[in-house]
Amino acid sequence: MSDNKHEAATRLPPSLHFERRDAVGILRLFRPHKRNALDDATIQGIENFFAAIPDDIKAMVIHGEGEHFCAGLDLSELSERDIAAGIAHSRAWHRAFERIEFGRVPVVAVLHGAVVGGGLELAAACHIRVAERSAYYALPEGSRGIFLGGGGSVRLPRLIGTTRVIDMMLTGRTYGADEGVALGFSHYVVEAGAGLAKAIELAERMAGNAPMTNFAAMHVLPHNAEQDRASGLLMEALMAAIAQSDPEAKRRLRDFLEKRAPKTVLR
Ligand code: 1HE
Repeated sequence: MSDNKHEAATRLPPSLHFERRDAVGILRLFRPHKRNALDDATIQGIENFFAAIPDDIKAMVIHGEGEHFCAGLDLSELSERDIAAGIAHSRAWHRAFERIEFGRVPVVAVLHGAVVGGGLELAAACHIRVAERSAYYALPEGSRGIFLGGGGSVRLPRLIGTTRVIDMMLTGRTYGADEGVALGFSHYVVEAGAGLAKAIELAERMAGNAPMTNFAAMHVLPHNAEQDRASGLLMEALMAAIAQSDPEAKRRLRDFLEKRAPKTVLR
């Protein structure tokens, strides 16, 4: 990556903080006085950041400062928008979250407190979600007279099923962390305060994978879930052949055969 792009990635609005732990980057929502509500500057900052992640970062963690992961859309910016501006706003969220979901590196979200509205849409765009026991999920859009706009109507039904999302929207139903992991909102539940460490551990593991494997998991699996069986199988065969011909894969296979690699055991 050029120095200019790297500059753009690190020049963030005050509502976002970036720090490194070796090959793992941590992007922190940093507006705790507004419960990390997502204003336009933050969404633009997320898009810019994920468009130009520094080359030495191999996996990312997204974390929220304060008592809550994210209170969703900054409602104070909503009132004056007309239809055209509303569409442009939603499309800006789509761009930012697509950068996360279909970017270069896998992303782990650490969820605690409110994970609501656009905060839940942001979490859904990440590849892995670790919830602390305080996390709860809601779609207040229903009671605010608005609709999802950050890709949630597409991503959330794929996580928990369309009828559950309809229930959340229409009745204001909330789910806690334990229900959330059973339904598919999160992959892991940990005790209060343990989410960031767990997310970094997972991110370090992913950062150690062959980049081609991470690419295949992040880009081919969601694609195959949405296309017909024959196209999916063909895509799988192509991706498998590409991945295994990578010198990194060859080295790892040799390591296993020559007994230098760890075995696959229950952990
Ligand atoms: C906000 C926002 C916000 C807090 N936009 N300012 N999201 C919602 O409908 C959720 C709205 N927020 C809440 O229900 C509560 O704030 C929380 C349950 C998340 C946290 O409660 P609490 O008691 O810790 O904080 P608070 O006192 O309600 O809020 C602290 C401040 O943050 C306060 O501002 P202040 O200037 O009076 O101190 C709040 O106004 C402010 N704040 N949440 C703006 N969301 C792409 S479409 C996506 C559509 C949606 O996301 S709709 C869901 C919006």
